[in-house]
Amino acid sequence: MKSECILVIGANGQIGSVLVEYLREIYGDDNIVASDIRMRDGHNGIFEKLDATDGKAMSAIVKKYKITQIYHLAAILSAKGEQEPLKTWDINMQTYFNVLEAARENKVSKVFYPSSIAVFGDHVDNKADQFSFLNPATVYGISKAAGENWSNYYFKRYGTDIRSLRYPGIVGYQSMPGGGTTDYAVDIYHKAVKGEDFECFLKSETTLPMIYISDAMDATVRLMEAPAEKLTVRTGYNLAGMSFSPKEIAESIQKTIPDFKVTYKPDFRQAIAESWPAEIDDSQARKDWGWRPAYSLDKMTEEMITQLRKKYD
Ligand code: AKB
Repeated sequence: MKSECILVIGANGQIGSVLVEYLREIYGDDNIVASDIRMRDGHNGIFEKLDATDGKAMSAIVKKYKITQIYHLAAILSAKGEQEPLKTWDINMQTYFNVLEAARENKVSKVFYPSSIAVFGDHVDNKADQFSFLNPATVYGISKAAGENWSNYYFKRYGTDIRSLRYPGIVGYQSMPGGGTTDYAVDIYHKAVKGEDFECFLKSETTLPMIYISDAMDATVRLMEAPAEKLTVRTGYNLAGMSFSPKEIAESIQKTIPDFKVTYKPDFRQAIAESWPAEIDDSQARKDWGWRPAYSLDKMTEEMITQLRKKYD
């Protein structure tokens, strides 16, 4: 067992709920403190109710458990963020400033900050380079790009060891995403396994970068465990798993569920998706800390269908 005590903020969300279990396996149940604005029913393990906009409350938890690492996963995502832009900016930035300050004041040794492909925006190339110009088109993307720059600032100015990934859309069976543009790629599997048709809010050919949840967990902890001297990027590392369109994921599902039907009714999320690159170049992550994804679209489909059948059958 390692002598770490890890605080996960946003532990009830799509990534947080899976990450808490993943970290508990590695570091032991007693070394993981899950936290979110609401208690989670049935959570066994340490859980602290925390409104991450409350900096004092956050710092008190960091002190109480002598936290050594913080994973900050609380944020309003791209699609929901467009409904209330200023509130999204306030929440995404205030919660992150609280994390940065709690880490600095309490000498937390490492912080994980989830960035996103949403930092790229209009005029980005179809395949976004690690050092592409950041011109985000959503308030969520603007907050993530700003957060990356603040990470770099705290690292340079105070030596806070912050590590960050630009997550693509994350697909997993354990939890549901909420408020994102890539959420359709999780919903589609639930509908298919339940024997229902699916209406997609993106056009059939809209290709976006995505990653399977196991690969996302592996990348996250691999980055956090990498020796600091290997890391050359202190804003956010590009991270790729696979890229596909709604049509391609539907075809992948139809290999197992041939009568599955998808219709297309694009809404405001189409413009968000079109502002993002179709692919991400993650060669810097591969070079610096040995990143390699294990899942292709068909391999992910197989596992999603198998796992969701256990849930719904
Ligand atoms: C979203 O769709 O907003 C997120 C993301 C790509 O960061 N899943």
